Amino acid sequence: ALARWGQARAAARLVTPHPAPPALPPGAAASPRRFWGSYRPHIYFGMKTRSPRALVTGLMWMQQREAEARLRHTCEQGDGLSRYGWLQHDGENFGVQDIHDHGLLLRTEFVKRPGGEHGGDWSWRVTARPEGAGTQASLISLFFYVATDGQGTLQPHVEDKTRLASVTGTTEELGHFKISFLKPTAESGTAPKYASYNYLQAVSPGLHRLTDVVKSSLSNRFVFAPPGGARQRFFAVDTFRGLPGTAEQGPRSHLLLHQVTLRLPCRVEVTFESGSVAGRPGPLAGPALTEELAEHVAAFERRFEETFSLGRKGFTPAQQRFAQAALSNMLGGMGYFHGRSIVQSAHTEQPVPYPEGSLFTAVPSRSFFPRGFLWDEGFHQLLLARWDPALSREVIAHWLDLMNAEGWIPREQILDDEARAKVPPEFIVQHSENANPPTLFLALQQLLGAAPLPYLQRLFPRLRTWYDWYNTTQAGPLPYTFRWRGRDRDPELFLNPKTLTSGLDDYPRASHPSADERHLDLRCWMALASAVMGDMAERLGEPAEPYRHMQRELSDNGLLDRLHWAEHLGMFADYGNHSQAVGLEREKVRAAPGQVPPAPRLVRVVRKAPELQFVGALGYVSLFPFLLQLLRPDSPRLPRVLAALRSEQHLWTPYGLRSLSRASPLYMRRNTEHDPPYWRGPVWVNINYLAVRALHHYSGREGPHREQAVQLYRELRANLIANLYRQYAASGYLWEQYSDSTGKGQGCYPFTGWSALVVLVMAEEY
Ligand code: 6A9
Repeated sequence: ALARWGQARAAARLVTPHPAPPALPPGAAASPRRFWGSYRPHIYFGMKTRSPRALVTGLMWMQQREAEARLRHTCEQGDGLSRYGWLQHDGENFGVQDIHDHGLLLRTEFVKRPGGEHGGDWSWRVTARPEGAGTQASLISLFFYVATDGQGTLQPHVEDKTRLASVTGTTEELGHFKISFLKPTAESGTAPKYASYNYLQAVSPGLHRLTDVVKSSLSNRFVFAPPGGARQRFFAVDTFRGLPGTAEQGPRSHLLLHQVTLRLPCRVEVTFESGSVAGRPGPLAGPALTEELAEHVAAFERRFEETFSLGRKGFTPAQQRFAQAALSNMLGGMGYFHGRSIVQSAHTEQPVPYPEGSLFTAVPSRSFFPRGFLWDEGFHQLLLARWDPALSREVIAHWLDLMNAEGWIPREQILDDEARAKVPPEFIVQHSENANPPTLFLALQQLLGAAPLPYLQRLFPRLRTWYDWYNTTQAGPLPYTFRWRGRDRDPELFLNPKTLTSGLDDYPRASHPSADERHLDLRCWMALASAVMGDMAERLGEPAEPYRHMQRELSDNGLLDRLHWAEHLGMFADYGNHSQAVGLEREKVRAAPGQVPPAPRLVRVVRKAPELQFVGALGYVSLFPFLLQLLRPDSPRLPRVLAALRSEQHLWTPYGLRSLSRASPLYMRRNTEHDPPYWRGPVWVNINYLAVRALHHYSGREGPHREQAVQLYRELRANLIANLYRQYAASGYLWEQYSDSTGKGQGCYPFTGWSALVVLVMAEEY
């Protein structure tokens, strides 16, 4: 009975929020400055409020071609757009985005105008023009919508039977508001333009079904018939008849949608006016909007140069635009999510819902991973903290407020139905044994100096629990060692069981997971965490000695040597139960008599029994004592590390450092037949950023390897910048990772998470 009681208590703690007062002060999310924003990164263009049950607005479009009519809404790689993304975005008041969609160029712009008590006004401008040959004057539909998410009311105001001219409404936090869909004009914004209008009023079980609601309402019975012009049939929203199979769910969202159909080129503006703004000088549209946009562009460019000095450093205008786009896409990729993760621990039989929470965060990729990832976020904030430290502080506070009573923060934040709609079921549940690198400490290290004391005070109790959580749950077999929990369970099925928690997924570790493992990267992360905790405690007048003690032990170069230096391999390494002689082979399958044999699987064969030893896998993990600057500048290991880094047989490529040595037996090897190499060769920008930063550090320290560090710093920095710029110019995107043999972007796109750290490399901000 006692055991069962213990079990129940532990299960309860899994879903009990951390008891400290929230790191984010009450009401902060609803503060007017950042209440409205482009916080829907998974759609091409839209805005919402930072509210648990937000009002959302968005754009869909469709090129009305005879052969195919495709509705665009959520960012999908399958749409095959040649490029899209923010050219400029200041993270708060303004953004400009270009979307290139098969012969169509859409420019989407927004401007916010502060005022009143509920986030002020904003305006949109969408300009559409043909691009390339053979697309002149083709017919396009723009769909502007507004939808509620569980609260609020909307009233349509319809003119001439089919034109939704405006929507008025209220929500809890917005009070009264009015959204106006202005009449379209020619591209330059003056001459009115002929258009057909349709509108839709519908309900949806949630925001995740909005595309389906609109698609299911489309009919091509409509005819575009300009006076004296050619007639053309087109698709438009018709009557909404409900979504199949959703009747019993009840509507959570009310949708009002304005469709305008017209010939290219054209321009349409939308204004949002808050009821609490008094004495508005006039609508923020037409010439007034043009003027404010121009002011924002000029201010953005000034601030960008003041922050990153790329002009002063001699980058060309095209390179500067590239860097502006990289930063802008990280800012424009910020989202606000609200809901519950689905979690599980050793003490729960079934996955259970985590407490409800909100997350304001950047995302790795708008198309593929439009949600928060814990260790990605620490890297994101290295860039954002330079642009807007207050914004970064808010993001970090949001993340820490997702901590449970144990000190755990779920690694991947899949909070609402919109997020869940993008994730295969097997990846949804988050396990509370699982960590992820505590990179928020990287960002905090940078923010610490200028952060207001009350902010640090609110963070500290949570950080303390977080830090203790790593020390207790991820402890290694010996004092001052660490071990990632949650490696793949079924080692027979993988060439090398993965360690998703480390963030380096399939990077080779001990072939046979066991409690004897010591993981070098985690140990180095904890050295960093200890140092930042120590600094923070000192600033707050809290006892710092326990953190300083850990910091000393974890950065003691002698102890590091004893635990992780593999002399015969000539590198720092993990330690564990390991066999280097493993391979994947086709399973021999015997068919039952008279039956077709099942398809053979690849299974692992171990040709030499594993034994406790250092793990030979030269690559990013081996570099960690250097990456996190734990090696002393006069360390006798430093020249060995630098040699491996500079060797083309090992890690050096013209495009940056590859993740795993070319000489490593698992270099570019698949893990299973369905699982291609990921962190086994390609160039990843987050680790390259740390490498450039470390080289910069060692270039500035007296020591026998200083000159070499200076040289390597210049080369690696130049290689990274040149390749990312080249790939962006050629493909239109920043990518998740880059091929170590050709430099080509690969994996998902656009990926303006940590790949955008190239801006800091250009700026030499470390
Ligand atoms: C899969 C597929 C529509 C993998 O950038 C986020 C993470 C990193 O934290 C990690 O270090 N990425 C890296 O190894 C992407 C992980 C995506 C997992 C979800 C679902 C969705 O298909």
